[in-house]
Amino acid sequence: MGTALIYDDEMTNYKLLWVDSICNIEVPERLTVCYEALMRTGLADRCVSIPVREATDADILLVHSEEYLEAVKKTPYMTLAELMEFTLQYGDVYFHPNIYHCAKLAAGAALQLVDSVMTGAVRTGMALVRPPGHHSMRSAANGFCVFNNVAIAARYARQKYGLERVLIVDWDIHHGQGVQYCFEDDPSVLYFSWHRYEHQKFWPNLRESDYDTVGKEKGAGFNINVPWNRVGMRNSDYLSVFFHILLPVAYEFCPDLVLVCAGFDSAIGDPEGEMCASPDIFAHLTHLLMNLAGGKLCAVLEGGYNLTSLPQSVCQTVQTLLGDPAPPPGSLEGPCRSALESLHCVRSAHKPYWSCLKYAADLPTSESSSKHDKLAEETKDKAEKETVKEEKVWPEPQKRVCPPVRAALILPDNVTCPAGCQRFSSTEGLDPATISKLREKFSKDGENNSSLTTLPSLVALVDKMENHEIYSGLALVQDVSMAMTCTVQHAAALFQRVLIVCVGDMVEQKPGTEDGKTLLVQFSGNISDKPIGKYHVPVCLKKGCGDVSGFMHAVLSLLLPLGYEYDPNLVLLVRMPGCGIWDSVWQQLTGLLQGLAQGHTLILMQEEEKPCFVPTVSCLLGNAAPSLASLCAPLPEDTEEVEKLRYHLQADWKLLQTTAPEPQ
Ligand code: X5A
Ligand code: ZN
Repeated sequence: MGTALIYDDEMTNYKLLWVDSICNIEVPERLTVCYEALMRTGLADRCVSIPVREATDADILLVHSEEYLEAVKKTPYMTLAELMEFTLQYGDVYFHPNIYHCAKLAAGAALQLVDSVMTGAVRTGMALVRPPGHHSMRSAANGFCVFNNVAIAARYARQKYGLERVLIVDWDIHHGQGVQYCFEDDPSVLYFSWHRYEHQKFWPNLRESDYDTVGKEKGAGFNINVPWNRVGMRNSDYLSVFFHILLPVAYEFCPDLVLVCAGFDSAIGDPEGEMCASPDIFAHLTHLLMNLAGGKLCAVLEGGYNLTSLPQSVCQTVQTLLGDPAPPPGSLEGPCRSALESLHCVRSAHKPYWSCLKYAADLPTSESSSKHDKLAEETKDKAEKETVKEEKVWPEPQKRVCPPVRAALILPDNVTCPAGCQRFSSTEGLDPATISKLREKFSKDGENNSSLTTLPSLVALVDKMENHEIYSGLALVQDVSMAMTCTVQHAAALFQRVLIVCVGDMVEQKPGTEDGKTLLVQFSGNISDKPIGKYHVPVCLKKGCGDVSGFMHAVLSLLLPLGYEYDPNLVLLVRMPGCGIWDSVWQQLTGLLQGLAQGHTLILMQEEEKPCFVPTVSCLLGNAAPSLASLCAPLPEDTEEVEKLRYHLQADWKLLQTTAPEPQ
C-alpha cells in the first residue's frame, strides 16, 4: 500500500543560458509548480516521500554508451562557449554546468521509484524529474533529454528483480524514439507511445514513428506507435486508443511492472502538443493502468510545458495513484475521424502479433481513399496555419469528492466485517412507509422473510451513496435477483443514470428501462430473449464467464467504452450465483469499473459466495486486483460476439468505433 513521491529541488538548478527559441520552454519552474501544487492540495503529505539518488555509471551504462557517458561527464567543467558547441551536435537540447548532476538524479529517482515499488515499500509512485529522458539515445542527447530515465529503469527492473515483462506507456505527446530504439528487438519490454505526428511533419519527423514500426525480430509486435495526424485530440480520442489498443494488448502481455513516461504536453494548453485533452483525463489513464501488474506502476515525468495544465495533470495522476476515485469522465463525443484512422491503422498493423486484435479490420488495399483524405487534410492544414494560435482556456479540474466511508457492507450476522469497511445495517432516515412498501412489493412469494430484511438497508445505502456519504458498497444477500430488482427501482428514481453490469444468467425478467435511466450490460452463456438495444446489451459468451480472455476482451473493448460514454452516477455490479467467473477476473472487473461514477459502485452477491467477498472488498478499498496470467487467444465465437455487438451499437455509442466511416 502507499504511494511514493520522489522529488528534489536540486533538479531545478539548471537552465538555458543562451537564446534558443526551441529550448526556452524547458524551464526550472516546470518542476516547482508541480511540487507546489502537490503541497498546496495536501497530496504530497499523503505520499511517502523517498529521497533521490544519483544513478551510478553502471546504471547509466545499462542504456548508454561509455563514450557518451564520458562526454557528458566533462560538461560540468566547460565554459559557456564550450557548452554551446557541445550542444550543437545534438537535436533540440541544451547543456548547463549542472545538468549532468541533475540527469544523474533524474535517472536515480526513477530507480529509487522502481526499488520502492518492487520491494513493496509502496504500491505505486511518481518521480518528478528534470531533465526528461525518453528522447535520449544510446549515444546522444535529444529533445531536452540527457539520460533515458525510463529505459534505464526498465532494464534495471528486469535485471535486479528478474522481471520477465515490463510495459512502458508513453503518454507524452512526443515520440520517445530513444525508448523505441532501446527495446526494438526486445520482446520483454512492450513500448507503447502515442504522439503528435502529422504525417511526419511534426518533430522529430521520423519515418519510424509511424504505426507500421512494430518492432524487429523477436521484438516484432512489442513496439506500438499511435501517430496523431491532427492537433486538437480530445479525451475521447485518448480513451479510444486505451480501450481498443493499449488495454487489450497490455492485458494479453501481462506485465510484471508498468512504467509510465508521464509527459503532460499531451494536455490542453500545451504549446508543443496543441491537443485538447483535459487534465482530468490523466486520472482515467492512470486508473485504467492500475490493475495491471498487481498495481505496480511507476510514473516518471517527461514533458509538459504549460505551467497551468502541467501541475493540474500531475495532481490528477498522483491523486489517482493515492486511490481516490476518478472524476466523472464528462460527456465524451467519441473519437474524431483522424483518430479513427490512426486507430484502424495501428490495429491492423498489430493484428499478426496479438490475439485480441485478430479480428481487427484490414486496411483498404487501395491507397485511394486515404490519399483523398490526405489531400483534404493538407488544404485544411494550410488554412489552419494562417489563423493565429489562440490561447486555450479550460476550467480548473473540480475538487475530487472523497466521502468519509470508502466501503459500506451489508452482511449476514455471522460474517465478520473486514478492516477498513463499515458494517451497514441502518435503515435510519428511511421512512416506515417506504419500508412497508418494499415488503409489500417483494413479499409476493411470501415465505422468504429473511431476504426481505436486507432490502431496506440496501435502499438506505443507495441513498447515502447519492449523498456522497459513502463511495461504494457491497451486499451479501439471500436472493440476488430480488435485491437487484429492488435496488434498480430505487436507484433509477434517485440517479440520472445507472449502469447495471450483470455477470451470469438472470432468473427472472431483466431489470432496467429503455429510457436511458439505466444501461444494462449482461454477460452470460445463454442467448438473451430480449433483443439488443441501446440500453440493453446482452453479451453471450461461449463458456459463460469462464473464459478469461473472452471475458476480459468484452470488458475492455465493449463494457468500458459503453460505461465511459454513458457516464453513470452509479454502477450496480451483480454477481449471479454460479456464474463461473474466476475470482481474479471478477476483481479486475470490480477495479476497472471504479473509474466510473466517481467510484460509486454497489455490488450484489449471493450469501454463499462468501469466499470471494473479502477479495472483492479489497478492490473496493482501492487495492489493485491480482494480475491475470498472460492471456491466450479468446475463443473465436466470443470475439465474434463482441465484434457483432460493437458493430450493432456503434451508431449509438461512438466510443465503440474502431474504423473511420467510408468517405462519401
Ligand atoms: C521531453 C519532451 C520535447 C522536445 C521538443 C523539441 N521533449 N522540439 O517533451
Ligand atoms: Zn514531450
